[in-house]
Amino acid sequence: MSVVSFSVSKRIATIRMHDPERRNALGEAMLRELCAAFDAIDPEVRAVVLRSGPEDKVWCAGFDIGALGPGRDPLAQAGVLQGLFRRVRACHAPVIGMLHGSAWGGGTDLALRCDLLVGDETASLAFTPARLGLPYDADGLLNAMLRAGPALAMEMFVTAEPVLAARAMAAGLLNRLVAAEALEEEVYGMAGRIADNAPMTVTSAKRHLQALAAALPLPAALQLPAALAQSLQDGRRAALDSADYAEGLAAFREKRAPKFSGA
Ligand code: YXS
Repeated sequence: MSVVSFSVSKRIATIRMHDPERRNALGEAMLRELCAAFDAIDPEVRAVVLRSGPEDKVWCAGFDIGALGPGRDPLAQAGVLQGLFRRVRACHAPVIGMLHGSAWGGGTDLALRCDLLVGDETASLAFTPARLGLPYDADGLLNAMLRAGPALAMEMFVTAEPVLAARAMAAGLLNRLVAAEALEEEVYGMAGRIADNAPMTVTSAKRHLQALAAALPLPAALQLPAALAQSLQDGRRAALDSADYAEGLAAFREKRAPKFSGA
């Protein structure tokens, strides 16, 4: 059963996640089909809308927890999750995340990889690795910090609490916040205006702004000296090998609150 639909109309591509049973979790099929949809975008397309279904309460529940396991790193650079994030970034056309419902973990990371994010009052964004005992990766942490700012990114990762729509808008995580019944018109109106603009200029602006954001004059401390980078990586490895990670996964499977020991 296909979990992603892909269509193009008036030079606007729509990529729709459709696995309500699994809350659009990024399992193998979802990731494979999302990557294939981005690979199918031809040069004629001027804007892309990444969305869920109007009846979905959850935009994307994040990486498939069932595929996680002690010692395995779902965020490894060569991983398929990173492959999806790279496709969103590499797309020549701006990608608009149409956020109806909640995003969790890798689903929030996916939303924050979109060039633009338009949500309604049901939208929320949460980074939940701390609920699973899983250490997030530097690339995802940096992207979240660039989008949310250091203070809100810190809060999201250490509390694992959702940022609700109004606060997401005030923090600049959303470009626009509209009523649920107006979301479709707002998103496709924006996509249409982008599609009517000069495509080479639009692509040049996307590429340039991405490069500038990635090269932001980060505080010296963030130009990580080798020893610091190594110690951070050692910390990730220790967490990936920890009993707490196994406990976080077991708690989710058993639908109970996790009890972390710190080991
Ligand atoms: O129990 P059944 O078989 O009906 O399946 C349930 C859930 O297990 C399943 N499901 C998931 N399966 C795999 N991976 C997921 N991420 C996932 N999320 C949900 O979908 C069925 C319905 O879920 P249920 O009953 O909980 O629905 P709900 O409407 O009450 O609650 C929806 C959520 C999204 C609030 C809840 O399902 C939830 O908290 N899901 C986990 C969200 C999360 O922590 N995602 C992070 C995944 S790990 C990840 O993305 C990164 C690697 S990291 O951890 O680093 O961020």
